[in-house]
Amino acid sequence: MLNREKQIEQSYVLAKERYASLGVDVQKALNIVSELSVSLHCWQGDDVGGFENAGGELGGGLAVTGNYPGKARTPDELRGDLEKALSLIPGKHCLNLHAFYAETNGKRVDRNELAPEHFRNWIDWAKANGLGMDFNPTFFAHPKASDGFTLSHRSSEIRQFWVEHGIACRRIGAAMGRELGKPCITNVWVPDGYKDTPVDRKAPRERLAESLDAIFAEAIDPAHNRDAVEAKLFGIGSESYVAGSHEFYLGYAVKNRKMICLDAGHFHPTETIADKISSALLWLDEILLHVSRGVRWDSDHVVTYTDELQAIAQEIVRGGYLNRVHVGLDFFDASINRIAAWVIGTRNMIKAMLIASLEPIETLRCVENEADYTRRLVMLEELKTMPFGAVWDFHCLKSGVPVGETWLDDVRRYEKEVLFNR
Ligand code: RNT
Ligand code: ZN
Repeated sequence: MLNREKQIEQSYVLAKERYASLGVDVQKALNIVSELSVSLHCWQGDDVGGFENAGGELGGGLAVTGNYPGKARTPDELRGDLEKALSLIPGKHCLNLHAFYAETNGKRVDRNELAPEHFRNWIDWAKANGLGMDFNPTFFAHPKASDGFTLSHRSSEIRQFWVEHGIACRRIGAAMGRELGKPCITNVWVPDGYKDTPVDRKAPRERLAESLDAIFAEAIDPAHNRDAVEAKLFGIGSESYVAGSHEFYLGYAVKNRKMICLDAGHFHPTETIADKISSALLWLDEILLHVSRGVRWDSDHVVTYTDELQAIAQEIVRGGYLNRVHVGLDFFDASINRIAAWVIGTRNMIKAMLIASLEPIETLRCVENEADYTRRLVMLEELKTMPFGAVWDFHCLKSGVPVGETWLDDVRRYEKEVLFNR
């Protein structure tokens, strides 16, 4: 082991010299990535199940496939699994919780009646683990969402129910932010849309805007809660029309000073959210990302080290947006070990941020401004084989988490001792 550590350090020293020859300060990159806080979505651990035990369908066009054993069945199991995942990921992060993970002591509490007390255990746990929290109202997996409409429903009663849920969730978010000393981002995503071509595209959008206004009417200290709205192009069951489209929400966010949440799976397959960051941030103070991986559709595959992931990280770093872009993850795969899914996706996100921080960006910018596109391409291509792996390994070592694929041994042990006994 000691020998291995020595090797990692030696490789790091060589890599550092190589980067220094390009004018890149590796220590600075390591500092950037040490400060990065990724919002880990709780719902990878239980296939977007939640703990209401209502026995209802997931709905909302969300689909989780796979039957890998060991899914978390209780809040304690989910927290235990998250702790295991977090122990294998470098850095200090956030927990992103959905409202239907409330703990109501066996009492049936409907979504519009949820209050901070139903998240007591989550908040205490986050505090004990040094985590911030983000939050999401849950506008799916509920009888009042079963026809695919919530905040834009044509029934004012159903709309009102969901508006109340949204209001309750912002208060819960504020409680989380207040107690944890870090603003909670409460992100609104609704599934509302039509399977087939509607004749009226306008009315649901008008109703959605009105409902959102009602949800956001209460002023809440941004030191405690900040709001985000998440757009989508289409979903299963809403293939032809989604009320909360990108144009809808970008306009709403700009007008009402909300964050827009860009989910990597929510656009046309050739469109990437990387290109949207610098545009959105011209008009908005902050944005939220749901880093995901769509395979042919919004399939929410585990985040891997793709070109798109690299482009997202590059945009954040190159644009100097580290304080204005909040990075959350959104994927759910039940066909592999769920803890491994978290670890793979989160480590990839952090790794992408590290590698993006290792670019000689000033030089690249100069080359581009001299219109030397040949050199720009040469440099970008050569950067692809720089020894960033050595820097990443060193970062893991110094952060006290396993280097390379050795973290899987840990997950396998946990699987044998805990997951397979469920
Ligand atoms: C759905 C959205 C949304 C959900 C989570 C569970 O398409 O991406 O963010 O995945 O709220
Ligand atoms: Zn999302």
